[in-house]
Amino acid sequence: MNILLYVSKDDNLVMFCCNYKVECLWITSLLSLLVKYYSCFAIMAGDENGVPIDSPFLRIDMLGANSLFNCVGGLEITSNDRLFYASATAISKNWLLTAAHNFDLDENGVVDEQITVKFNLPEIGVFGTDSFYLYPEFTGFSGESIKRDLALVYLSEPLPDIVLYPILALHPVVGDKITLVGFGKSGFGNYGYTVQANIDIRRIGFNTIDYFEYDNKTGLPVLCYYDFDCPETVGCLGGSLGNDLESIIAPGDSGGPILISGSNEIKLVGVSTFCKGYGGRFGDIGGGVIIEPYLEWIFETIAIEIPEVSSFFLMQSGVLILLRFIAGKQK
Ligand SMILES: [Ca+2]
Repeated sequence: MNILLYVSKDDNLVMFCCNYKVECLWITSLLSLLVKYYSCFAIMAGDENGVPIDSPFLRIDMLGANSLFNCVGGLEITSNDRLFYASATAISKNWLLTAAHNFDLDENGVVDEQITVKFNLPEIGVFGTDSFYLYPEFTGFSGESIKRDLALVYLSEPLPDIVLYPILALHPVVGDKITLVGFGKSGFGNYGYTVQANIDIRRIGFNTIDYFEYDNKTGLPVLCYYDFDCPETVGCLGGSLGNDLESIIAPGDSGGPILISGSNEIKLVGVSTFCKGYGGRFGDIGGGVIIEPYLEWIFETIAIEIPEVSSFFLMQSGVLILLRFIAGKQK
């Protein structure tokens, strides 16, 4: 067992990276901490014995390079000789959108000094990263700052033409069916994580937006929340979408997209950044940052010429930047 547990200064937020087995969750006083927020993520399956049948394997996106979600890739992050996994969405040939905490493992609101990040698109390729831009008001995974947990990453080489990019503008509402995509841990909703994160394995799940937290500045929804409902609630108001559909993120899904998907296009409405509960079980709450209030920052940043402006932008933002955490991990 090897558990890395990070607790923020105000003790309100807990994030963890791990390579432990699910039973470990029950042997220490960590349980009391796990009911609080933690940054994480993986796409969970439903009840192991539920109907329709479901499993972490059945949640895998088997279409690889031909997937409608081929813009969603896994992040392999090395910081201080430790390896972490997270997720990200390519929004153009040169840019990724993800969670800021993925790059701020020491939680000081700034990108870690010794960090390397690779972006893996299954069956398409592995791409290096050049520079990181944390949302300027992100100061760490805590308090109001979790509403600013966004980062843009500039790739060291353009992505190939086969990649399909999401539409960025949309105003989500309560009741919207959302698609969750990530490379994190997985498992069963009736007992939690059983499968490690893997940046070669993309999983897909669904849920319904239950409520929002709003941005004081713009009045727009800035955080969305959804609950992981058990299959017995299918057909009930606010209940499960179905045992083989309903899901929640898990460690390693941090930075992955919250989408509204159609038959031939996907609309990006948010970025998965947090969940709270008991380790991927029914009843847990997941959520993320809604991008609508940040579209201006996104478009301004990706319009920056690289590398000339990158250093200027970093200085102007006070520096910041960066990252925060991740999820699956190991090594
Ligand atoms: Ca739900």
